[in-house]
Amino acid sequence: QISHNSTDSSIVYSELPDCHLPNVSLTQYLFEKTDEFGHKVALECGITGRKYCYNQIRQLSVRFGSALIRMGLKKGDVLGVVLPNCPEWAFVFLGSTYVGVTVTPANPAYTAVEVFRQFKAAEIKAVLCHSQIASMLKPKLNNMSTVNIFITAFGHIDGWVSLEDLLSADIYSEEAQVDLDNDPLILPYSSGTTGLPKGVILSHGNVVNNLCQYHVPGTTRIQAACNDYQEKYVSILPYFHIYGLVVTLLSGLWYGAHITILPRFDPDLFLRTLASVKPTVLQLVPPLISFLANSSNLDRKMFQRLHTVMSGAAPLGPSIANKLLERINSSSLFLQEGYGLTETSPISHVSPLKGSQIGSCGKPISRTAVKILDLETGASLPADLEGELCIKGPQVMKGYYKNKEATANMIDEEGWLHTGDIAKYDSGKRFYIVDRLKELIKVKGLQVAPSELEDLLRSHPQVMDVAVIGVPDERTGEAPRAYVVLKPGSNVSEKSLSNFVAERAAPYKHLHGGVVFLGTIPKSATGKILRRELKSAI
Ligand code: 4UV
Repeated sequence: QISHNSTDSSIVYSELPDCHLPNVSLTQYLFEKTDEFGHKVALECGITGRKYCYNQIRQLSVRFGSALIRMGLKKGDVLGVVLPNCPEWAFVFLGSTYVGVTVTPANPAYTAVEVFRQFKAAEIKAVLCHSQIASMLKPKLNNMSTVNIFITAFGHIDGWVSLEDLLSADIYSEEAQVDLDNDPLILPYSSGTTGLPKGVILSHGNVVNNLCQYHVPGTTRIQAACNDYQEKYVSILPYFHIYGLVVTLLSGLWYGAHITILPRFDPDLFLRTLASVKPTVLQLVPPLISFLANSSNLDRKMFQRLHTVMSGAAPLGPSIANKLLERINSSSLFLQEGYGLTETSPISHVSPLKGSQIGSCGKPISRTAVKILDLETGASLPADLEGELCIKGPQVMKGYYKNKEATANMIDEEGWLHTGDIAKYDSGKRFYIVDRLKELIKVKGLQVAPSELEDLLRSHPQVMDVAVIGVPDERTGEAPRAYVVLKPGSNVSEKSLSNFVAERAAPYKHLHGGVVFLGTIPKSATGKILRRELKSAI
């Protein structure tokens, strides 16, 4: 176990006190709190105004979980969820975890093929999706004989059970006895340092521990609800991604926040919601910070209660950070950066409350140890030198689902997770992410795996070889660009290759960084694409 009392000069330990690790399931950890907050509003739909109070959370979650068991699911089975953010997301997720069913969440913007790929790999036994995508998914799911429970939300469809019916049926199952260290709570997909997306096994213990680490006093300015105070969140980050799920939804529920939920980013709706809610806390990604910093429709009243804007999931450029601070111009606002990965449940670093530095992703949170390894020698480096960031702590994933090789490539024998990010720390032990060693592309804070787009483009009849990298993009942070070698005699256009991808991949994966034709793709002697060569030529 990592302790802030540990000493080893080549390792940076958290400066925060060691949190208590409670050895309880996620639902035990959260329901104890949600019961306490009683009649306070917990979750509100930012479009319809549909609201749920804290004292409904346990009941509705237990109903949902119990319904899964009654329909034949067992502890250890996997439920595939494709649902835009909505209050009911919480009941689906907490209800499943209550009965030991693992959720694998997919992006509702995915094509049917993309959803099917994830659900097949995760070996789901049941699916829950929005009624509008049910008919698109059904033909694909019919190819998976293991799936025999189909649940749809927000609309009735023949042959599907409705989520609304499940939440109103008063049935009860006992909580599952879970092995906190080993039983998977959630199976999000991440490409890690290389290759195609893989299922990240996060146990109950991983997520509960990460929440406890994040909730150590002195880590954030967020306060637990009491008689005369309640944090107000406008929740815009998607719950299928670990940042929105853990940092906004689960942590927000633990703090008793009033969480107003938006299902998608729509500029007018977002600004209108900020004006009506006047949030105290916002968790955002850099493109949303940039949107706010550049928006001409900001009203100072929107921000009059705002004490924290959290930024994470991609690098926050100092110029955008300063621009936002200038626009909001409030001495009580703290722009706090967070850093982590799906593979670390996700939080490993946040800016310290005192002595934070714009451009730094912060310091290790409680019980987290970090080191920077020289890219060539693997030696642990002192302050100011750049190398690969490695993390150790109770939030580090169990491993990738049925992929021992990828797990061993990421977590070494001593339990250090090699992030694939290049970083350094300063004399104040603040960390800076300076580059990415891994091939991952981040578009609006979401992962795009180059291998996935390369596989797709390679399936085009006129493409001989291809490499995809991320190029800087003002609006989205990065955008995928394809370098393509055509087969001799081919005359396909850039536009037509872009369309080929656009017809087969979710919108954020489209080739907004362009298509460039090359004679050959630069490769190493072992056939690995030399992405750095392509990047340095941008
Ligand atoms: O796996 P993933 O998609 O995970 C995330 C996690 C975001 C978090 C985590 C903890 C927080 O407190 C928070 O505010 C946000 O996005 O992608 C992991 C990769 O995203 C990049 C980095 O390359 C990771 O390996 N990344 C995440 N946070 C930052 C970042 C950051 N602050 N600065 C630069 N890159």
